[in-house]
Amino acid sequence: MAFTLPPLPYDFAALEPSIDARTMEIHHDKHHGGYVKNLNAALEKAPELQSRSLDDLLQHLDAVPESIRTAVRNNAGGHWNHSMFWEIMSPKGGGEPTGKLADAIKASFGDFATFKTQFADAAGKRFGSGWAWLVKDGSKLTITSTPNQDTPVMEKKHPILGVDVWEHAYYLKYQNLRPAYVEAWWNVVNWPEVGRRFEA
Ligand code: MN3
Repeated sequence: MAFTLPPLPYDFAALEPSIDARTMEIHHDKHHGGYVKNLNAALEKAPELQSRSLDDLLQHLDAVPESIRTAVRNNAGGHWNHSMFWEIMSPKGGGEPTGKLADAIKASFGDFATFKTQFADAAGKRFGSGWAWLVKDGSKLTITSTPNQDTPVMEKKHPILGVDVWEHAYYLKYQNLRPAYVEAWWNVVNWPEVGRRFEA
């Protein structure tokens, strides 16, 4: 069963003005679409892996033949990361988390403002292309970042929020100003969905 590109859960323009429509269109259709296409192409060379879930592939890269391991790592990672990314954003996003997630953020970072500062710092300091993550670690939360399309899922961890800091995620509107993109991105974070992932 081949992997498929999930439809964007809102219009390309829905996250304007924080994220522009053209960026969303290219990002979803071309970049994420490309990861799915390239993942399926790689797995054609290892039919025995085609029935595996995305999480399973990423958690057991050692089981992937060496000739396609890098392709699977990059493209399965890209597929996983972007599938979550679209869902943890919303045109009705922004504000602050509530409930158990809010409590966990307070317990782990002191307060929401400190969490935001530390998360934005991780996003800003990620050299080159990659992601910053909020990871659920038992009842605790930690901030981390990964290069390229690597994902905490590879280490059997549970990311519940991630920001894509590849230039393709922001360059059309923000050019080199990654911090301005991350600042605007907070306005579209879908906290109820992040909370659902925290409690899952
Ligand atoms: Mn991307």
